[in-house]
Amino acid sequence: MKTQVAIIGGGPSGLLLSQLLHLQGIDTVVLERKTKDYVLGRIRAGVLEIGLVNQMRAAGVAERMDKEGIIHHGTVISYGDDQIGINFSDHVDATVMVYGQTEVTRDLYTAREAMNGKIVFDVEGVQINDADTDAPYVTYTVDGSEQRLDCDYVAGCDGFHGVSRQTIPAETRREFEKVYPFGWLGILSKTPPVHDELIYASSDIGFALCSMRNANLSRYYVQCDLSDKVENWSDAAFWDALKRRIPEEHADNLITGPSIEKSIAPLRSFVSEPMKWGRLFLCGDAAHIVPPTGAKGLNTAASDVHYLSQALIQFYDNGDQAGIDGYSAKALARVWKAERFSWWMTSLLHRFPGQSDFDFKMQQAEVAFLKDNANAQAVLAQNYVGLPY
Ligand code: RFL
Ligand code: PHB
Repeated sequence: MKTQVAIIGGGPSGLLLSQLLHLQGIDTVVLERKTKDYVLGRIRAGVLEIGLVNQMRAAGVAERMDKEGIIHHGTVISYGDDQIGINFSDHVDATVMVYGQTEVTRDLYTAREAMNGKIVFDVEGVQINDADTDAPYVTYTVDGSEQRLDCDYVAGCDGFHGVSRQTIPAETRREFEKVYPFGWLGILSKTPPVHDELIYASSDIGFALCSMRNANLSRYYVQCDLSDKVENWSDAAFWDALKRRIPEEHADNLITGPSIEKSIAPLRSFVSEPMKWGRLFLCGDAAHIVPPTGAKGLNTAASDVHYLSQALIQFYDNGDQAGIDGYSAKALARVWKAERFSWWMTSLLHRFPGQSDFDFKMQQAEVAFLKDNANAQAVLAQNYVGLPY
């Protein structure tokens, strides 16, 4: 088989890239190692920056998002019973949209399939070959048969555990990592959200987040130990932990119900440089991970897709390589700012094991400063709604 751009990974990055390129007449093949149902069974991000919302519109896949997505004009940071309302419009001319990553991915699959986009599921043993030459190709196995895909370029959109990043020789790659000593235990429940805005809550016993998917579907998280197991958290224990971490006013109004999904995610900051090697580009979680505090994971993947799709469109349009050559530096400049914001919000709002009294006072002072200082709130608002592309 032959294509212009071979895309490894059928998550949101790979699908959005495939759709945007297709609309400009650029041929792609997406190779995904799981089934579609498996990919759509993953519950992940929930908050879309305007940059991603606009890309969904440009990709012609925004109809359901624009109908069902919920525009948010602000968010709440709480520390004990103290609440700081961050009203985005006081500081920036932008909002965010609450619409789950699962739905973004579903809409992209629907569009790709309607346009006969080539997506191969259940691929095994993907290997990227000769990416440092002018004739790269990808080999893989599907249904027990070995396949070869020749291409001009390879887009590595295969997430943190994919093969693309490992294809870049170790001596060329530089990795930066911070692993946090806690995780997030998340549940999805068919209950109305406790508040119409998201609440990022810091308390003496740890962090909690109240989020949502729609008027009758809530997503909640509590900080947990890295050694915790989902099986050891009953729904009752989860609701109890959540209530004790959010302001009393909201705890009193919280409607609980059975969880329909429950999972634990570790928290990590990670960046791999460069994001381009020869004719291989890295995109999204394949190149970088953020802790979920601040909702930057999916949105940073989307800004990579923006830069990469523009670069490839420019090249196929008139042979101009400038975007391709500049992709890594351009993407990384924005990635590092999202890394900083996610790290800052994580550091501010979580209880760290062995945290000293001094460190605790620093968190309190930072929250007090944020509460009283419009400039500090503006910095938060600017980063939360998303830095410009
Ligand atoms: P994805 O979504 O991981 O998709 C990568 C796809 O590549 C496939 N794949 C391969 N395919 C072929 N061959 C291989 N060798 C392959 N290896 C992997 C995978 O099956 C998968 O389908 O990466 P992408 O597209 O870059 O999208 C990034 C986002 O998914 C990610 O940034 C966010 O979901 C991060 N994230 C969260 N972000 C938030 O903003 N808020 C959240 O609440 C939130 N929760 C999460 C998350 C990430 C998690 N992971 C990765 C463990 C919760 C979890 C559990
Ligand atoms: C979510 O709804 O899953 C969500 C929202 C905001 C975050 C992280 C996760 O910062």
